[in-house]
Amino acid sequence: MTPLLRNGEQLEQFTRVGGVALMVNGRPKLQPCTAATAVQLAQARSFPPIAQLIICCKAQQTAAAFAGVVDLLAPDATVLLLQNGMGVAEELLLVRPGLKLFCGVSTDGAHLVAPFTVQRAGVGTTQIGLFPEDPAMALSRELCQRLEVSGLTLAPCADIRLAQWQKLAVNAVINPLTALYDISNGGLLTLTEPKSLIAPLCAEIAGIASAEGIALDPKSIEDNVHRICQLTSANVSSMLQDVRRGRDTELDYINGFLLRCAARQEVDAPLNQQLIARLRARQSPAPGAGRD
Ligand code: KPL
Repeated sequence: MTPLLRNGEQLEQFTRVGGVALMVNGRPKLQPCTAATAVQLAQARSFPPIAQLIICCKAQQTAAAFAGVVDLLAPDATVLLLQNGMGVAEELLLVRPGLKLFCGVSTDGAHLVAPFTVQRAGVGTTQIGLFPEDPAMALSRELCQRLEVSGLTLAPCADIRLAQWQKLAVNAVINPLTALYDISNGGLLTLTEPKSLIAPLCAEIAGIASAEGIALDPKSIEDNVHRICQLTSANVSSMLQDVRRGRDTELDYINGFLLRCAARQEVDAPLNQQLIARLRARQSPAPGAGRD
């Protein structure tokens, strides 16, 4: 396995750590390995074409990351996307039609405690399926077997698009609301204003999904939102973490994806529209900011 990093600065950091460390009983357990950047790989003529690629950066960074490695892929390469959000798979298939592309949907929880040092926060299941579907699940089952070494609980999935929609629906409620109100996941169930938005937002999301031919029950989305907020009540959602660090968020591939579906299907999506507008206004620097 060769981790492919974004740039030389990340590579230096990785080399200092010496690999990827997993926290076990409060101590980092190092899995030593050597990383590279895509540029280095392209220059190393002896490197064999990439047969298996896992892309686990944020949705908004994926197209650029893929562009950096697409020419290094073997003709029948397998690519697996592990990330929040939707719409990336379609983007990659436009770049490379016919790509053997898999997507993963995970309920596992983890966060970085230091550069390349991971703390597993919750043990869940990672569903993996060929995009957009794999009715016989032969290829998805085979990939799960190859990935057994990861130590994750893996499950092949016949309809990964449906699994992605189910996860997206929950993320499209929890992530923007926690980011907007600057609250932990549990705070969403106690603060009156964001709490009052949960049910109507779930109904709007189910309506957009239905227009796209995906059956999602608004009450089940709402129940899932409540369940996940309770289970992860002290967690800071990934979108709020990005906002607090001043980083670009996954908004375009969560609520933005829903808005693009709504526009295509000519369905109204006022709540998603408002959430996006309010978050963008919050993120964009005030006029004059940063100028002398
Ligand atoms: O996936 C998540 C995220 O933060 O991106 C949830 C489920 C909201 C947990 O925090």
